[in-house]
Amino acid sequence: MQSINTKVAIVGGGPSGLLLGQLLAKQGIDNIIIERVSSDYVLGRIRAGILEQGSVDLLHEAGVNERMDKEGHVHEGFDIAYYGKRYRIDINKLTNGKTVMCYGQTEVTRDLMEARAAKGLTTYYQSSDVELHELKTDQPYVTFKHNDEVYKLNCDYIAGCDGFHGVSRKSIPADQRTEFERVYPFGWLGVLSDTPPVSDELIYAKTKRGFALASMRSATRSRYYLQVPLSDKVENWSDEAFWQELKMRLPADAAEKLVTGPSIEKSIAPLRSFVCEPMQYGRLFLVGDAAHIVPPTGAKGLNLAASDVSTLFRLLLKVYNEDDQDAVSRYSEIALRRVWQTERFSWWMSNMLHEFKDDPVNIQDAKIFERFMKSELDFYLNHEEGQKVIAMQYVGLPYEEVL
Ligand code: RFL
Ligand code: PHB
Repeated sequence: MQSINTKVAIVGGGPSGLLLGQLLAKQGIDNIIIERVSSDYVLGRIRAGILEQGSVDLLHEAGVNERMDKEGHVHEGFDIAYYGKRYRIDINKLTNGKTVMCYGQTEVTRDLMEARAAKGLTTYYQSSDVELHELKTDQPYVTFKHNDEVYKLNCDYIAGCDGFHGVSRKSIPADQRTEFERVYPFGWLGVLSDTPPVSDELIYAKTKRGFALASMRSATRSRYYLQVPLSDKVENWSDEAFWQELKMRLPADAAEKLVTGPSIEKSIAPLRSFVCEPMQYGRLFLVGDAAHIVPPTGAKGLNLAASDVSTLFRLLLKVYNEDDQDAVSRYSEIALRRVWQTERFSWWMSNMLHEFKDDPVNIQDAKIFERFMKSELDFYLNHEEGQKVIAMQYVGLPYEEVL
């Protein structure tokens, strides 16, 4: 067994792990990342597309903003269409000048990987048998296998950034954590294509046929989603069937402009609301999808991961730069406040914009639920105060100061 040392062991090299590693390294705090798959595999996952200002600011602080500033697109609003009506949420006006940035998770991840490589920081890709040990002591460690060699990584702290299916959350004894979960009775079928987007801004569309979202990655690359039953399989959706269904769900003038082409990625993602409390156990801290999942309707998954990173990073700075050893004990409490607010927003947006008629849980009250959600949309979209409530959450609630 090879023994190695670092200050912060980071399990998982997705956006959470990479961003935390970059911020710590910039402050001279040594860290090592252990990742289950290859860097190409991580980059092959097509996920989030919208960054809140807080996430953009944090990427600046990490020094990985150059390409984002050049190639990202600032969005000042988005559309919500339902049953033929269409509203523009002018987020810039409604939030006194705030905006969001359209820049894909793949690009954020690529920028972070390149910055890490340029700094010569260590990442063990394609590691297996990752296990966390002695979490309740001040000498925790991680063991893993890499290139047929077994490693023991000694550290001060462990950041569990290994997503929903990782080992970190499961390393907290079951009787020491509470998990809250809602699995939605549908998924999102996503298609990426090298075609110009139907609109300069995002369109969230509720129709009797189900929800649709028109998003983008650039002026020549579109990202579209359709609500589909959980039983649907990607193989059953030809490109042609996808475009045909999308056309029926988009507002008429947008549908007219739809340019179709071959898909370059097509996948179905289940929708889930999930929170694990607390987000820490001894010297282990859960960050991002390892601790919580939101349905993508509010574009919050990646942004919530970024706010966790910010909180943990600032508390670790107190430990290492101000010798405030107790600081990290506040992590879970601080992070969970923003997590629950964001969970609530994502759940609310998902309820309003999807069709629930196939929900076996809801089947009895599906008709009245449908009316409630339509009234909810009528109320919020037809009052400026209501639009403000949507806009202020879409751009992202402020980060709590870490005192
Ligand atoms: P990630 O991105 O899942 O990264 C976790 C990393 O940990 C690795 N890992 C392990 N490493 C070592 N040992 C183990 N035992 C490990 N087990 C796992 C994994 O290989 C992976 O590289 O979590 P992170 O960094 O917290 O980032 C969170 C975001 O990725 C996530 O919140 C968003 O992408 C959520 N999400 C979406 N968010 C949006 O805002 N808009 C979207 O359109 C959107 N689409 C999605 C999504 C999440 C999806 N998932 C999780 C299935 C679509 C999908 C399919
Ligand atoms: C995306 O572009 O992938 C995207 C954008 C907004 C969302 C969800 C996904 O709410």
